[in-house]
Amino acid sequence: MADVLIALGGNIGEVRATFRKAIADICGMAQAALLARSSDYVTPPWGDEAQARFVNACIEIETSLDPHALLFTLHKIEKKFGRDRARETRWGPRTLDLDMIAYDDVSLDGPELTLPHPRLFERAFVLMPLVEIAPDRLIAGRSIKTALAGLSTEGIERLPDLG
Ligand code: PH2
Ligand code: MG
Ligand code: MG
Repeated sequence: MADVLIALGGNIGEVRATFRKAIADICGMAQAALLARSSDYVTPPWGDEAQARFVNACIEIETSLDPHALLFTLHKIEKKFGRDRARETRWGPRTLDLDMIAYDDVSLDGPELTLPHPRLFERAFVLMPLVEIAPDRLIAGRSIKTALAGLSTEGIERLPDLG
């Protein structure tokens, strides 16, 4: 079984409801157990600033799928929730983005998947939810906590639990 960190993001539609359903799908379709789930955060848009704020969260799962099978499953779930890769722009608006952040300590650099996620350490919108569930996890030799300490978290707001 592999221990995997996944970042969730979106800024179109009822994103928090989408997250809830998508997490259930990840557990069902990826033969995965949910080990931890962060709070949801509202975050300023990164990359392309002229769009709505995002909601972001992170989860930790345990799965028996290999990285590529898991990626395939995550893409299928993105599509189910209205994601249309053919029409979207690079850093633009989306209903649901599911990014694999780390898969055990696997390093991969392929055309479809890079592990750990190559832009993780630039993104407070990923590290902030992640620090809640895996503060001491080492990724590429750095702890999440240390990585977050070097970034601005301005404009990021934790949302109260939905219950
Ligand atoms: N995702 C993007 C582009 N910009 N900004 C924030 N705050 N959160 C995201 O998840 C995000 C983004 C494209 O995947
Ligand atoms: Mg993605
Ligand atoms: Mg992304």
